[in-house]
Amino acid sequence: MTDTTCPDKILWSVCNVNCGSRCALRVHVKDGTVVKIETDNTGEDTPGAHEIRACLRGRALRKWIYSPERLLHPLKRTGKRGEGQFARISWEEAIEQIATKLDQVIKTHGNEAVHRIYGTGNLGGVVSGREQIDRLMNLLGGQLNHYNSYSTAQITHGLQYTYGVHECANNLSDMANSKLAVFFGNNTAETRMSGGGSTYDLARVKKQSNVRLIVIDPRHSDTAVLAADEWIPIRPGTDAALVCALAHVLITEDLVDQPFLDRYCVGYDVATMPPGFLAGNSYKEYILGTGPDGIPKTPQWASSITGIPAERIIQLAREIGTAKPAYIAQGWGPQRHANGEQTARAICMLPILTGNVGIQGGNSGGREAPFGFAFPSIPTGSNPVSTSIPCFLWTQAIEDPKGFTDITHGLMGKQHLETPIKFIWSFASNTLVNQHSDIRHTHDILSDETACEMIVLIDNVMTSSATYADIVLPGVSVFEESDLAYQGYGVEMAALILRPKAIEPLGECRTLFEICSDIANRLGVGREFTEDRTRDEWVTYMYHQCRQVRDDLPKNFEQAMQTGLFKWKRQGPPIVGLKDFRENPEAAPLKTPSGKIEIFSKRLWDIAHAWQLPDGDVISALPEYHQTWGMPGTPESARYPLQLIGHHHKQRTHSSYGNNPWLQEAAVQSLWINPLDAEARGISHNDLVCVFNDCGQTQVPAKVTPRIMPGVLSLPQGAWYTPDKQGNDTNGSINILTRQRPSPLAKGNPQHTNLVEVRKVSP
Ligand SMILES: Nc1nc2c(c(=O)[nH]1)N[C@H]1C(S)=C(S)[C@@H](COP(=O)(O)OP(=O)(O)OC[C@H]3O[C@@H](n4cnc5c(=O)[nH]c(N)nc54)[C@H](O)[C@@H]3O)O[C@H]1N2
Ligand SMILES: Nc1nc2c(c(=O)[nH]1)N[C@H]1C(S)=C(S)[C@@H](COP(=O)(O)OP(=O)(O)OC[C@H]3O[C@@H](n4cnc5c(=O)[nH]c(N)nc54)[C@H](O)[C@@H]3O)O[C@H]1N2
Ligand SMILES: [Mo]
Repeated sequence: MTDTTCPDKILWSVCNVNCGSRCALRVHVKDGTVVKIETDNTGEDTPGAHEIRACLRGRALRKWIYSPERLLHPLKRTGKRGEGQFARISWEEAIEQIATKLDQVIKTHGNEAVHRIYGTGNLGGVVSGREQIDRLMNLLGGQLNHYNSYSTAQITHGLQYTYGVHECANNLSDMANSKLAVFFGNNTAETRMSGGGSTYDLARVKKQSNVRLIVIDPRHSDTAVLAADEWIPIRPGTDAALVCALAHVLITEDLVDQPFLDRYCVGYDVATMPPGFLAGNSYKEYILGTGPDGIPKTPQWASSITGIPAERIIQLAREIGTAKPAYIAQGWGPQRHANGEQTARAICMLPILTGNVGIQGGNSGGREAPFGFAFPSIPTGSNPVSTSIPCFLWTQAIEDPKGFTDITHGLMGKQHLETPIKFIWSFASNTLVNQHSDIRHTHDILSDETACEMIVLIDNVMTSSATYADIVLPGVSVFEESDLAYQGYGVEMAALILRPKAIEPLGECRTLFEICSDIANRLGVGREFTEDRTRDEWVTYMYHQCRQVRDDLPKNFEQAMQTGLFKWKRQGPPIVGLKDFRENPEAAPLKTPSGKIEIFSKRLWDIAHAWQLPDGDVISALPEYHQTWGMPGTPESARYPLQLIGHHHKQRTHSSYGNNPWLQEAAVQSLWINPLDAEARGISHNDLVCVFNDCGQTQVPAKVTPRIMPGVLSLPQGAWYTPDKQGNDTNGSINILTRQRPSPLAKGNPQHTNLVEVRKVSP
């Protein structure tokens, strides 16, 4: 065994996957091998100066970079897509095949036939990330763009119509100035569990202030465990109904801030409706039932939809209406649904109705504001192609390009897609299969090798997505290349970490810079790509670009490398979103067409009338509640009565690290099920169960727990798809059960909207 006690060197590094944090690591290297990983040991227990402490995932990185699944050589597919049969090839052969096919696809179908799909496994780096593929493609005439993210499509779109921007929140520290905080599925403790971020600050705020916190979530999340005074369980996808009923109480009990609504908002009541809209279309009329649907949105009405007792809804409304100020926030779980845009906008109605927007101790209703500096990454140049698809609809763009239009699929830059995607780049992404919805359907689409003709994938490990690639390239891990890394989610702290190469690349692994340079050379744009800089020279060059953002960084790059970790404390009082607007709405109008908060959005009214939507999809000018597919009460629910969400799990970052045995043991993959639902099906704790619907099925042990409400299941997203012969999953991978039907407005991933049934697997 290697003696790990006396390392040859200890170097700074980071965890670069997409949990949103970017934790500092201290990597112990002996004889060219990483023998131990520690975390930040600089700092004190003060906001903005604390240690950027890595969680178990970062500290267990050794088990991942040295895992049996690690890719060490370029591979070429020999079996069918998905079968996982590959032959080793040389780098020369790999580069030649990629360059030849790329050239041919561009010449035959145009640059719009090439697409780098969404992928977030390598973030925060300056010279190691996906930007290099974009830089290469831009030099070659461009590629099909995408917009949105799998993270925030619905909330980003929704809030843009309400506030004109989507990031307009107060920061978490400001919660200390609030009397009451209400979190809708805002799970800091699991999704921002480490680093410069929110869990530390949430715990601190709770300890140092008297703010009362209510968490509204189908699950008793770790945030509820850590900091909540009360947990209110809610049926997934029904938050907008709850908000409507809260609004009903606020309005009927005269708890709304009428002067705020009159001065800052459009469409609360008839007096502020846009010109041309007759009585009946305002928010107040919708809530009171004097609008077109004629339904008063009473607590009794919402109770049967949300599963929350009417008395609790009334009491909550009174609490929200009288606590001044109140901090209302939502995470991104509530919006990753089929009706997510409506939910996101609806939740914002609570601070709007109570005048909590733009003030200290209040909040806009979005997730807490992040803090950090915008350090630059390697420049990508500009894309000559302007056509852009919603990132979730790449499968649609292969399957049915003819039906892919601006008014049906949110195509931007053109009215019709002119070519299917023929060439896919997949870098640090498992979104080709594991992270995308409806794996069996994706399988069918990718199995046709005449549709998308080439898939080039670059990863550290052999993933389910990699088994569908035609060429698989072994990328270096974070320890095998130098780079700069900037902070992830921060509350009171920004950071920059300079990480040297800790070990030599394993096997034949190469940096993305080398890969892209080789292809650029082969296609005649080599010098334009490198600008005659080596990779190391780019790192130094980018460091000096970063110095333009923070001129207190050392002038000397070598000296900065020695220090490794730089932290900056946020200065000034807590961030207040939309403060200028609140102080002077005429001088600092919002970016909405009216310059005000648009409770009623004329733009959405127009979209609702112009777009073609499938039956059951609703876009509405007001933030209304609409039941959608995949919910109780729909025909499908007769066969599949249980709602299934897939929360982001402590064990992994999505699928990243999902093969790490230490983490598998520390946070087990299991299906959360309430004792009532378990008992009705004869299921006991730890029983192996089968979760199924019309899309497919998976097997996983049951976690029987009152921490999830009856009628709802959660299967933590990201487990590695491990198919049996029929293509069904055997490892608790949720996307065997999710659908590719996008949300109506953003055309985002509705991956928390699912109906399923579950049964015990006989031993
Ligand atoms: N440990 C860990 N951390 C992560 C990640 C990870 O994979 N692992 N992923 C990172 C990334 S990329 C992202 S985008 C973020 C994701 O952050 P989020 O999208 O906020 O995370 P989720 O777990 O999907 O949802 C948050 C909470 O919302 C609840 N929820 C789900 N549906 C509903 C609903 O309809 N109503 C209400 N009120 N609550 C609901 C869930 O039970 C969960 O507790 O997390 C980041 N952080
Ligand atoms: N059902 C369901 N599905 C979801 C979600 C959900 O809530 N429910 N959440 C969605 C969200 S919010 C997101 S952001 C996406 C995330 O989906 P992805 O962006 O695909 O994220 P990961 O699954 O982490 O995959 C990242 C890949 O990068 C690889 N990788 C890690 N580090 C490196 C590196 O340094 N170099 C290279 N070359 N590769 C590296 C990892 O091995 C992994 O295969 O998933 C989405 N999918
Ligand atoms: Mo995400």
